[in-house]
Amino acid sequence: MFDKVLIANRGEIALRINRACHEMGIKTVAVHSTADSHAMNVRLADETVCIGPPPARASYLNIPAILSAATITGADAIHPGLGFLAENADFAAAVEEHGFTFIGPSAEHIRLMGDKIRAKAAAARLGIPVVPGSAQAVRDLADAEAAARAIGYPVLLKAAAGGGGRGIRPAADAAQLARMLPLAQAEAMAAFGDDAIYLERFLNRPRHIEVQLLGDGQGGIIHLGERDCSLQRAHQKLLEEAPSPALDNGERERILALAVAALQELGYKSAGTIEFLYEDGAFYFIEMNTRLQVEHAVSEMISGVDIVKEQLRIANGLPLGYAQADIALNGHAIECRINAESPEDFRPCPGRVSEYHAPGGFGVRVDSALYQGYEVPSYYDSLVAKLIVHGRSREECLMRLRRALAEYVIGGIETTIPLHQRLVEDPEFRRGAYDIHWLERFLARSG
Ligand code: MV4
Repeated sequence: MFDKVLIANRGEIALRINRACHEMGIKTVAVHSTADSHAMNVRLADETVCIGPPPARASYLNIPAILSAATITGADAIHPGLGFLAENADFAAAVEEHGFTFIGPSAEHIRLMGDKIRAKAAAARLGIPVVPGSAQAVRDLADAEAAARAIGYPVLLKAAAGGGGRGIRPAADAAQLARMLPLAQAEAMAAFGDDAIYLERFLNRPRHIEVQLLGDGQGGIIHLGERDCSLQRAHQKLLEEAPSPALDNGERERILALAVAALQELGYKSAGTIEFLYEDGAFYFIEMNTRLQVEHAVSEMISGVDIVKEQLRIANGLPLGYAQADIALNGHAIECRINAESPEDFRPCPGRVSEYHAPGGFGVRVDSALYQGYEVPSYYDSLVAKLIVHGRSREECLMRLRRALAEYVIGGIETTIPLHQRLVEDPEFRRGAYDIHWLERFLARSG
């Protein structure tokens, strides 16, 4: 196994990876910006290297600084965490070229899935249903109009280099398409340096369901069930659960088997997620994420598999420690994302944590780098804690979630805890009756 791993990230996910390394007897290197000198993941790492000033461009995205830190500390491997450089194929390739192991998929698979048009074509070729749409980027307005007529309005314009909600625009008819196409192309060029746009049929009220997968690059692929991630606002997930309350076992087995077969064919290595929209009993592939995700913990809670430990084993050349038959998916798990934000208008609320008490007890997990006296910096994502609860049933899980939220004390800053408390009391949420637009309506009526 690796002797030393450098963790190229910050906050709760850096701490999560630090924990897995230490449980495997691996020493850790925390790299950090000057804003994060006092962070808990930095305190708990075996070695630390300051890699630059607070802006991510100058530190957590600074590839030469990270590779230099790996060289001077003698690290064997680099875990990118999530966000930042986790889906940067050039970074993955550079890590390997410098003689370190990249703890993640191959640079080729990252590149393939980063191009949403190629990813969709690959998914279709691998037997996964995709949203009806243009098979390629549209060349000009005439091409886009022809594609939209074939698909049927309304359509969505999506950037090939986008993903996660960035660079998406709807068009209800040909007039809107004519107005939107140049805007979408200019926006995609400005944001991603690539103006390729493709079209898809606009699904009205889907749910967002994603399958958690692990591959060892040696023929072994397992799934850890699906997650329902439909509760989002402005493309920021608020709460995730596993299994999805929308699926029966037949539908579940069908999509899980398709996802496993596809990644087997691809020869995929490391953790990955296939994202689907689900509407009227049908699944439609939208994207594949080639990284560990924030919400991986709900899949860990129902499967008992430590996804980060498996990533470390796989990157070290070991086969998966599990066959599918070894994994029993048990009970129900829910994750609440706790952000340092106003629960009313979601404005960021950085500052000093004056009081801190995390919930505990049976079936409760808190992944957070917070502590009393910590100063939440203003430079980064506002996620400061994940509260994950597990129960034998969804009902038990909801009761436990209500109990754990009531125990959680985070003083001195505003957080989204009060919003989660309102959510767990809502009858529609408790019934599992929600789609990707439900949270916006809930906020409008309960705010
Ligand atoms: C869609 C869609 C409806 N129809 N594609 C937004 C994030 C990106 N990953 C895909 N997204 C969507 N793609 C078609 N053909 C609606 C969304 C969408 C969405 C998807 C998942 C979760 C929340 C969402 C919120 C708004 C729109």
